[in-house]
Amino acid sequence: MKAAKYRKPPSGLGRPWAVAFAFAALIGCGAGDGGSTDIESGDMRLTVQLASVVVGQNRMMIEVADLAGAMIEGVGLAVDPQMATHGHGSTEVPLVSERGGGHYEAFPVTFQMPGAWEITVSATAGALSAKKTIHVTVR
Ligand SMILES: [Cu+2]
Repeated sequence: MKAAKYRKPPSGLGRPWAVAFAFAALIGCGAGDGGSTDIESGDMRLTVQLASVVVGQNRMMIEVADLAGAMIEGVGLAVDPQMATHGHGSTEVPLVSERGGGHYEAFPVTFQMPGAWEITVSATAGALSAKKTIHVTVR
């Protein structure tokens, strides 16, 4: 496989997505979860971690670094939770706060129902942009 590239999920549950979901489910069994690897692209490295993965409001920590590993401040971030299999998003738009040193926090990341969710984090900083989607199973 070549370098991972961000793609918009198809409306149907195609085979690549079935594999992705199976993989997410497999590694999603770990303690706490919320940090599954997934699809990433762009000129920055995004590290994302959910403090919880429950129905309702959750907090997400985001770290942004350049490709050499230097943390980046002042990044514009958008967090978009979607339930691809149901074709809907979240009932709330997460607000992103900057915590300094390249650390950010998004709240509330709201999952209004259990099941398979994907959260896309989009980042822009000057001419740089990046996108990362993680998959979680909300119970
Ligand atoms: Cu749903």
